[in-house]
Amino acid sequence: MSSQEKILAQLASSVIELDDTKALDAARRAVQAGLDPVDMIENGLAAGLREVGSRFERGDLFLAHMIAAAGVFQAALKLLEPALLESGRELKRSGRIVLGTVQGDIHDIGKNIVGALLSAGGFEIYDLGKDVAPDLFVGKAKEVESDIVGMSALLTTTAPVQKVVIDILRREGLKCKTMVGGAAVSEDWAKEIGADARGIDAADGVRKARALLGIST
Ligand code: B1M
Repeated sequence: MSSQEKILAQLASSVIELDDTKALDAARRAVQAGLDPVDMIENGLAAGLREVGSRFERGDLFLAHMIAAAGVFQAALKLLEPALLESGRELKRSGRIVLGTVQGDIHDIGKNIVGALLSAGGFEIYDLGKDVAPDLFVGKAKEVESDIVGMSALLTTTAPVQKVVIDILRREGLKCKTMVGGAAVSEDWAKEIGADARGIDAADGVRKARALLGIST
């Protein structure tokens, strides 16, 4: 196993084991070694968190575990974030994006990563946070004349709110593009609700946002 693979495995297992000392140690080593922060987040920390989610779903873990695992993730993310932002520092601002997790949904880890990467990718981000009501998305989109409205949803019960926002945007004649993402969002769902794009992960979100605005990579 290469040292990079070892750090990835350590990041993932630290989240599963709820071991923040191990997570911080692995994140520090990743930064010192100059490893790709996106890889560390997506294939290390997020892989661990997804495993925690699967165990929760099977009834092998309690909600308290999921909360603690999210805490470990976020602590390690803080160490990786400067490198993440640094990776796109030289880019010019390329568009405005209003971003948030939809109403009824408090999952914001993925949305925050997408926001950080979009920002690193040169976009101006207006992050409305989590549990965001449709009118807030629409109001902010009008106020800042956003190019894209991005919505994250992790629950099957909250994904329909994405459609509510898209419907209002279209009814009110706003020309901005829409992008959806999150564990509850499939390609079929994105098509069904008329979203202009679906981000599979944060890096894909940046690619899709660029494509929507015709920015060559
Ligand atoms: Co929740 N939770 N949770 N949870 N939680 C899930 C989503 C779940 C799949 C777990 C499971 O049962 N397997 C399940 C949903 C089932 C469903 O609806 N199908 C679930 C449930 C049931 C719940 C509660 C209802 C539990 C309860 O109370 N009984 C509750 C809901 C509360 C609410 O929102 N109203 C709840 C609560 C929580 C915590 C608070 C404990 C915590 C969230 C903490 C936080 O976010 N601050 C939590 C967590 C951590 C999870 C899991 C384990 C991990 C989510 C996560 O952060 N993943 C999750 C299991 C899973 O997803 N498999 C689960 C890592 C993150 C990097 O990935 O968010 O997918 P993700 O984001 C990715 C991509 O999706 C994409 O890029 C990101 C980076 O790669 N992406 C975008 C995301 N948004 C995008 C937007 C874009 C583009 C790309 O453009 C705009």
